[in-house]
Amino acid sequence: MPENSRDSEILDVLVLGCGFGGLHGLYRLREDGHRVIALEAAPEVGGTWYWNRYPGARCDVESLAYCYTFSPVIDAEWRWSERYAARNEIVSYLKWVADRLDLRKDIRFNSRLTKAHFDTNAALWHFETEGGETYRARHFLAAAGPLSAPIMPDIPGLDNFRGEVIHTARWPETYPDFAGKRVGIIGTGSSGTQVIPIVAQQCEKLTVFMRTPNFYSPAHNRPLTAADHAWWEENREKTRDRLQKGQRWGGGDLMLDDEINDAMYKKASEFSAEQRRQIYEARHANGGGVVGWAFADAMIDKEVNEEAGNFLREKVRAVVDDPAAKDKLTPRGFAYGTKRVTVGTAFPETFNRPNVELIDVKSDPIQSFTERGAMVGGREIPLDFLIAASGFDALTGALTAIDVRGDAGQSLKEIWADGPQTYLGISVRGFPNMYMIGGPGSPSVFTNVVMTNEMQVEWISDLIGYCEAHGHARCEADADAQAGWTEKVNGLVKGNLWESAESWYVGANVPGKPRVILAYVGGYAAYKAECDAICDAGYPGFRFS
Ligand code: NA7
Repeated sequence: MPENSRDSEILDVLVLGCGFGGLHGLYRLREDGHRVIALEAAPEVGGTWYWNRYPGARCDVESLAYCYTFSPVIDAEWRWSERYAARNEIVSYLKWVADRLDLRKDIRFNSRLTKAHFDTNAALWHFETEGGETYRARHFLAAAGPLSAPIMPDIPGLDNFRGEVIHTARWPETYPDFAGKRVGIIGTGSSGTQVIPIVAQQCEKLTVFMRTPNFYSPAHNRPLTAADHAWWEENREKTRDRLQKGQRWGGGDLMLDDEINDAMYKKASEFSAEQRRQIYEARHANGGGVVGWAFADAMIDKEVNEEAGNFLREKVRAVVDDPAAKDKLTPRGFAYGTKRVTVGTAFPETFNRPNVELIDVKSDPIQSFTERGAMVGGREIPLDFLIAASGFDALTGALTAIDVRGDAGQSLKEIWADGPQTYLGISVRGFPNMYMIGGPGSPSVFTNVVMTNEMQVEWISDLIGYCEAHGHARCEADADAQAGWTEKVNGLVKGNLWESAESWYVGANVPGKPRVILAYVGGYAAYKAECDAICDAGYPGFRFS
């Protein structure tokens, strides 16, 4: 790495990324008295929300829960306008947080990190950005985002296509004019489910290329009323406590009746068929992606899982008119929950529109792209735009896209070639003083990401404080602890329905990516308890020197 660091000052911590995790990390570490700089590839804060500008982009966790809890000032001054916040509102929130907490002065925007190399002799991280800026820091907090490295579909001839190709996570700042145009969309995951109904209303003809129909439930989004805010004021602490202590997913069912909520801690067999139906109906009417997580054994007992799946299949079939489209949109061949459940507004109903065609690319694959459009079954489908809602290289992709090298120059990408190995999803052996927020092996995307990020930021800041207080120049995962944690993360999906997952949860969406569960499925509460116990015991599993 360059020895001509332009920033001659040695930072205490360099934070990578200014999404939810990075902004909080910058704030907390600075409050702790450290000299911190945050690097952000975008010209603005927001992380993955900055880039996902596509129409309809909206969080599928309720806004009241998908926000910071660490600051009473933020709690007191911010008011969400809708039950599920749109992308623009989330970015406005993070911009406001950056201003309110005076974070911008320590953020370097338009700074895409390309290299992070650990200098073993000096126990220092050296960083280099795409623009050639260099930095040095003792600690490296990587908040690169679990869903921030977009992937394009690998379809022959796509480069020849003369129309405009747009990935949902790289949506242009100037909104494309779809009026009178023929648009194709690849992908019916969370992003596709949100973008399809909107673009269908704006274009002349929409062709949706769907590979796998997902389980879907309506969001039932609505404006938050004065009464909602009053309820939140009164119930905020209690609700947060409930989300943290018990609930696995954290935030899709804030206002559900306690009775319905509590059923998720019991086995389905403790309820009659009629009661179960009522519970599913209540969850469906409430909206959001947690309809099928109604009982404790939803991911353990195949029959329970199947019942939840059938309920959602029935709901989708009920709103689609065309029998062929009904069949195509019916999820099959995988267990409920092993692929991310999609949440939207009028997604299946969109296929009742006369200007929307649904192509199941499993039975009718896109053979290739021509200059004019997509070839399917020998037919050319002319397109002016192709929207790729094709997802992300999840959990590992953002970090492995950077040349991260630890002790003795070993490459993170290479050592993770057979799957990520971490301790607590936070630390990696051989990469001293590097800590991940929302990293592989942590609960991350299997929880309310903001809630888990916050917990990790606090925990890592304490660990860095501990190193400083004890004069430790190096802190890294011990080999046995890392092996044990990795085994635990992998073990949690053995013998239950998680084991059958074939989705980005296990890297199945990226050709060549090893099939391992990428996040910890044990839930926030168990994870936090484990991290807290490790902190209380003086950080066993870490090696300090
Ligand atoms: P997802 O959930 O990974 O969805 C990607 C979609 O694109 C999914 O329907 C894929 O089908 C489809 N896809 C990907 N490549 C192809 C090709 N080559 N041909 C046809 N279809 C393809 O990404 P999202 O952006 O929707 O959501 C990611 C997460 O962000 C989401 O879960 C939220 O947590 C936020 P597949 O299902 O793989 O058959």
